[in-house]
Amino acid sequence: MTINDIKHPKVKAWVEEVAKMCQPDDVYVCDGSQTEYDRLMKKMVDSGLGIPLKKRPNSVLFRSQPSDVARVENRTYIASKTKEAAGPTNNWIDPAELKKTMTGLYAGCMKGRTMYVIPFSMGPVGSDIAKIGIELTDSEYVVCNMDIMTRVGTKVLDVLGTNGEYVPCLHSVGKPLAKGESDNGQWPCADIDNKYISHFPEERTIWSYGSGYGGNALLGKKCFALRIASVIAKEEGWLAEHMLILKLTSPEGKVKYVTGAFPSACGKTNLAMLIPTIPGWKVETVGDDIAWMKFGKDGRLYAINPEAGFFGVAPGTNEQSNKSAMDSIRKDTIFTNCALTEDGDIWWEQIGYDAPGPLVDWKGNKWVQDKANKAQEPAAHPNARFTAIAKNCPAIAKEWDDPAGVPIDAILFGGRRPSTIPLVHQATSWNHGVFLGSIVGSEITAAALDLKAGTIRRDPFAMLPFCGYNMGEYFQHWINVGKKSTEDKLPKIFFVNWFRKTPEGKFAWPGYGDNSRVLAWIFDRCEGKDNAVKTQIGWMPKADALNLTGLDVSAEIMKDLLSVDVEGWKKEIADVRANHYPKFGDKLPKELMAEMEGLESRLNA
Ligand code: OXD
Ligand code: MN
Repeated sequence: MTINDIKHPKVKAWVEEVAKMCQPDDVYVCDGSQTEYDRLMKKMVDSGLGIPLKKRPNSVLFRSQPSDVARVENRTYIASKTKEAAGPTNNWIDPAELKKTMTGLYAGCMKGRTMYVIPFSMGPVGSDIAKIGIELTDSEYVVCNMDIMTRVGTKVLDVLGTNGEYVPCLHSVGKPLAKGESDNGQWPCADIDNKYISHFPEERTIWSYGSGYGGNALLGKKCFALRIASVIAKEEGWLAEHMLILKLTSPEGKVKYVTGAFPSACGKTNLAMLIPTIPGWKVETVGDDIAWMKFGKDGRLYAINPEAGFFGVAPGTNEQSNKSAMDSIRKDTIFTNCALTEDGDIWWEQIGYDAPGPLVDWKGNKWVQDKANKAQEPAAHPNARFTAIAKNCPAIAKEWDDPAGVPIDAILFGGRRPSTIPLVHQATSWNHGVFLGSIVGSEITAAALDLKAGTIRRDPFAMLPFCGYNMGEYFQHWINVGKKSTEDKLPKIFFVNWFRKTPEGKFAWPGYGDNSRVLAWIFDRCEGKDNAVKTQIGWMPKADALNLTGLDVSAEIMKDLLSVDVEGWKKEIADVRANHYPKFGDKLPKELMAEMEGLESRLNA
């Protein structure tokens, strides 16, 4: 389609204005069809950017530049009118100044390329909870990924009509081409100092420049569905969260819906697709990364997954950790920064089998596995990804694209915590749960380029890199949401930790499918079963309330996992009091201070 197919005068004017600034060779409006996807994919294969995989139908491997392999948090900006509105956890630049800098970068930046107009819907097209965005991009890789991750095309333009609301999202890889020049198989992007992932919350606008990778470039995901949507959600009284959504069915056929906020690379995708080890239970996937939750007329929170695909971390994914993900990526998948086998398949660390011969690693070099060399560089980048169609997932719940969403019974918070936080405990009230969300922390892994692996950082609600406004006000928003309904209708809130380590440094809990044991206890809590004891930190499983049949964990370790580490918690609170809460100044809700002090006095009693 061409620009003349856009019937929305404001969108058309914006597209024309951007084209004038970025000077692409031509402008193309995406219809979201398979033919279009195939054509763009072929273009990338022909230019040497994409490598078709003989072993996986309709699947292609890409290798990015080593400087463009993950989200860049220190180049991500919330450019609200005031610094205070962005708050203490976001990078802020004055919006006028940022626009000036970026307008300079955008001038002529699409020369030699096509500018694609991607009309997309976050959430089922036309759903009351869904929102529309339009991404302008000069990257075919982005178009194809957006095709999988969102609902794209003509049907979205139809819903938008002539005056519908949308979030304008502008993206460029920041690598214009001179006449006759081509990418020549090189992933196009700008230098790190010229990358900008910018959000203008008052205008509900996104400008991204210089990166072609994941959350920096697929603007429907982190930029829109979390940063901008969190601002909209606060204004409109709902929640836009970094959460998976799963459907849990008991052996009796009863269903509960659970959301879970875990920092990046804590296994959200694995939990959303878990295969229970306890008989009769079933987990199905509604979403693996983002949940939009709104109150229904009945006072319950209903969640939709605004996405339509999975942008999952590849290394560590295998038949044991996530069989459903492995099944989802057998075909129709985009792989990025995975290693390539000689017979045209992908490979990555912990895929479940040794490299089947010499590989080409994610940098394009020959790589031969040397198991004796513990310092060998990985063949796949630790943040290598698969982009897979949600519908190809065998564990997808039939309700996953229900426009009405699914009613949420329980909310989980968690992170990678080698000590202190027990396997599971339950908040005694909504505000106590908000407190637990506010102190979430995790050991750093590889999802963001600019963080130091191995240390623990506080990541409230797993939203630290994704909240589009002042985090103190965000806490307040959660408290306020709790006042809109009653405790019996609000989801119950749980804190889980699959990552406790033994003094020898081994994982104490097997995790993965065995997490179903914890989910079953949570299910019973939601049913009102008398299966918990009240401790200083909240409700914890009564002795024998957790189904441990067939589990190979010693009684001593189980005791550690399920008891209150009073000294550890005292340190935790001391850290929250000294280093975490003071960041929010007078924006910290008094309710959270009260929760913290209540916990402190219970621990000291
Ligand atoms: C992601 C992330 O890619 O959270 O989902 O970093
Ligand atoms: Mn995420």
